[in-house]
Amino acid sequence: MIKLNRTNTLQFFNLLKETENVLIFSHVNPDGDAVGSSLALVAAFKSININTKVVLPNRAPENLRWLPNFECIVEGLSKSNVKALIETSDLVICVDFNQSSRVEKYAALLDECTKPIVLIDHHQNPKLNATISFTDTSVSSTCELVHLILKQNPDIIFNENYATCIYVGIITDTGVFSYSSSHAELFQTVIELINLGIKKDYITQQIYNTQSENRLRFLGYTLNERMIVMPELNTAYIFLTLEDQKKFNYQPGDAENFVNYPLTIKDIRFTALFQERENDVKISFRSEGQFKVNQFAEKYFNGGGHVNAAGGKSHISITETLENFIKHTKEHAHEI
Ligand SMILES: [Mn+2]
Repeated sequence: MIKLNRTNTLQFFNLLKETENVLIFSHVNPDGDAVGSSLALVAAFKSININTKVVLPNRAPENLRWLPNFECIVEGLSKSNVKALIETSDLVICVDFNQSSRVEKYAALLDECTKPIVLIDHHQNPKLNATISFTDTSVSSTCELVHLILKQNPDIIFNENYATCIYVGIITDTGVFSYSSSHAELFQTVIELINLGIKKDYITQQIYNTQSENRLRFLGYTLNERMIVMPELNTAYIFLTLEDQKKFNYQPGDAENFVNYPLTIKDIRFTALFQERENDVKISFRSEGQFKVNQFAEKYFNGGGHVNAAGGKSHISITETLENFIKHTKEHAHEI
């Protein structure tokens, strides 16, 4: 059962009454939940005459750019421009992350921010210093949490634009109801979204069936040439070199879902994706069942996240990173 802190909710709504301009932050490499929760707040706040802008550290992927009110987002703005935006805002809201490092170049702006900060998030171990915090790891997504909070505000008028954004965050953070979605309340939320007029099948099409031919061929290449299966460890991993990415004209988000594919192999319960970048190696981890990939990511790869979905980084070569990964996976084999 999801429990909201009533005092927090009332404090937040009181704050909104004195607010004209809101600035929303979400995390680097924004996903459906980051963009969805930001734009759902934009749509809801329009109905109570609050101007809202959304700051993202870098560009959102193509399959999210059709979302209603997308024009309220500014991507990759300079630090000084974002600083100016904070100064003209009454309230800052952080969604779908809980430590300032997740907004990269804007981290110091949040750490030093003198405006009230409201945090809405569903990750573990919040480290962000907020005036009001809504953090709950039992919800599917930040979008679900946003809806549970906002629906208690009698002044807000909800519409299809709002509901579309909430739905996008829910489906992208649950793999269309495959995981993190076993609580009945979530489906109550979905009923409410459908009653607000969302075009459920159209949304799924826009999110999942709009990729380029090139991206699909990149996936084919990756699975064929760059996936290593270690059945004795119930583990599989994928690695992508800079050269691979160049060959397929890699665009941000192109490898977004790749890490999930090896999990579809029978008896594979732990997967990782290693993506070489100019200055580091970006790593994603997924697991099925009890193996806590957030702890694995935190302990060995400067990362963290959820029990079954986490990320990390490595600052040594991709070859050495893979060697370390195999070594540590062997050490944890009994847990997988
Ligand atoms: Mn999320």
